[in-house]
Amino acid sequence: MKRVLTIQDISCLGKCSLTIALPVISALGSETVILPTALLSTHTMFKNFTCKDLSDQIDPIAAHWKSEGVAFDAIYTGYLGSIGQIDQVRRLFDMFRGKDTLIVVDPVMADNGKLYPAFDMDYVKKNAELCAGADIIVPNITEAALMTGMEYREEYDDEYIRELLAGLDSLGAKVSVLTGVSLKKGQTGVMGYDRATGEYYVYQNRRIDASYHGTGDLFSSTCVGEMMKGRSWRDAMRIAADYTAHTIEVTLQDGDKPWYGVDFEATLPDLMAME
Ligand code: PXL
Repeated sequence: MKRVLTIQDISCLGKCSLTIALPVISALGSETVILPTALLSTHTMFKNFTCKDLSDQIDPIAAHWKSEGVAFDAIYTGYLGSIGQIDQVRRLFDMFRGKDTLIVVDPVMADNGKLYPAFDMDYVKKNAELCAGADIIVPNITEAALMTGMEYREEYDDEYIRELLAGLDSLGAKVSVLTGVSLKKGQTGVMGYDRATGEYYVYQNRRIDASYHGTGDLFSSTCVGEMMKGRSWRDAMRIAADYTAHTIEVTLQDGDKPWYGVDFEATLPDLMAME
């Protein structure tokens, strides 16, 4: 069985980060090892959330695993709490990067043209450095614009996306994938660039007019789980985009839907059947 380490916060209530990564990657058939970076009462879109930083636990936990001879087939990082934590995670990559370890970085820090409340431009710079150590990065357009110093645009064409991808590629990861890319009206999806082959990959599906928290985490977790099943990054992105869109649609039909996250619990069985 493949073993995936995922490093991100636990938002106790909120359906994001570890409360998505753990069930989704496990359901896709990989052992999922978690390294919580902070414990929050809710995600940061709620008011008055509590937050206990767990930075002091990261190094001892990693050292213990090392002493146990643990190895990982993939390391996947999401929302991290501070610049110091990014340095810790970079050291952890060096400790556990094996010949075939896939490192996936989702530089979670911003959306819709804005940084999340906890972050500033120093954090953006540090996240760009973290991306350099990854095999695959999956930022959204806002995060990509911030990390590359390019202008954030809501209206754009294929050329703007290619320029963003070129900027991301220069950060150093092997594959750069931009999420939330709408190349035609009514559609959205991903566009990626693979440095080794020089090829672009575009996948678009229907755009649903609803924005939900945690959908980026759902997309990234699904990608990681699908790649661990042996799928190419392109197939994994396609399935993850379809699964995320399907989950948003199902959530919209739920009369009791929570505002803070999507009903991925209802759609996990459908993910199992996706090809
Ligand atoms: O879904 C991304 C995310 C993860 N974790 C926390 C967040 C957010 C987005 O706001 O606040 C704590």
